[in-house]
Amino acid sequence: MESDFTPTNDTGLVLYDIAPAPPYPKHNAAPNPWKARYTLNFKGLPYTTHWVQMGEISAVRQALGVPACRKFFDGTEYYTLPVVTDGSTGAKVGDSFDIAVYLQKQHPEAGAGNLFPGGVDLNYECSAGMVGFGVPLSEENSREPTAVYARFNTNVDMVFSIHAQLMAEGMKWAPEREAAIKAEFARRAGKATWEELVGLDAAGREKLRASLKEMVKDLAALFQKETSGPFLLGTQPCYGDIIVGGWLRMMSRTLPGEEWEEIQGWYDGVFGKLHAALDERFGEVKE
Ligand SMILES: N[C@@H](CCC(=O)N[C@@H](CS)C(=O)NCC(=O)O)C(=O)O
Repeated sequence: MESDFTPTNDTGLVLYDIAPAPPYPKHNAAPNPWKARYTLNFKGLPYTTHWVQMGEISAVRQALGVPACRKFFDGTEYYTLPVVTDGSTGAKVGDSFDIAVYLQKQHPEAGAGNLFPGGVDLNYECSAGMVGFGVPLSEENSREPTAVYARFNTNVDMVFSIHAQLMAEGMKWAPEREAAIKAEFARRAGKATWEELVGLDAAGREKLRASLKEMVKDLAALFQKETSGPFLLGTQPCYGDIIVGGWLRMMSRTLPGEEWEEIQGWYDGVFGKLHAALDERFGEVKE
């Protein structure tokens, strides 16, 4: 496939995100690139966004020299975004969690401060043994002193990935690329067609929503501890909020309006309040 990628010569920070259907950035939904965007905005750092078409992520990542951080079930490399490059240091970081660790190290006091403060309860386990939507997650990383956040990231990713079928139909792609993208998602999951992969009737959606609601009950409880809210630590945001926020952003962009409304209202509205606060403070999409 023809690639519109040209390696950037920017000297500053560049966020590589997945190109959704135009007009950008109305439909950009991918949760891990959103975690990176929230992180950059949390730190108040200037950066530009480089939109990469699905189908060209492998080429772009390889051109940047950033190895894959996920694998498909068959063991082949799964090239993903985000990547953040930092022209001032030459660093190229290809995992949303690593991006947060990197930016915290480079800019410890910037913006809203420490991304990884201590004293936050991140004790949340996703007990389900399966992973949804076709491919395993990246291996959990266990870098100290952020291991507790890394573990939280893995558990949160797992619970929302299992329910990604709810979000899949709402992902919006450029019309000329849509068929190929859907066929690729189906192929990865071993399904004959996209419809077979995502097809859910109203009852199926309700059931899956009920499952998600049950599985995020303990997650919501962490946000209810500090009644000043909307963040885990009350008024002070941290990377734990961003981890959940990436998935809330995905749901806000992809779910039918009434389902998103419902989810925002679950458990005293903790998810709605968190999303609104992250959106207001760190939601800017910088081009
Ligand atoms: N562990 C990685 C996972 C990144 C990831 O899974 N990215 C997805 C979007 S959220 C992706 O690039 N998907 C491209 C594809 O499915 O082809 C991270 O946190 O950055």
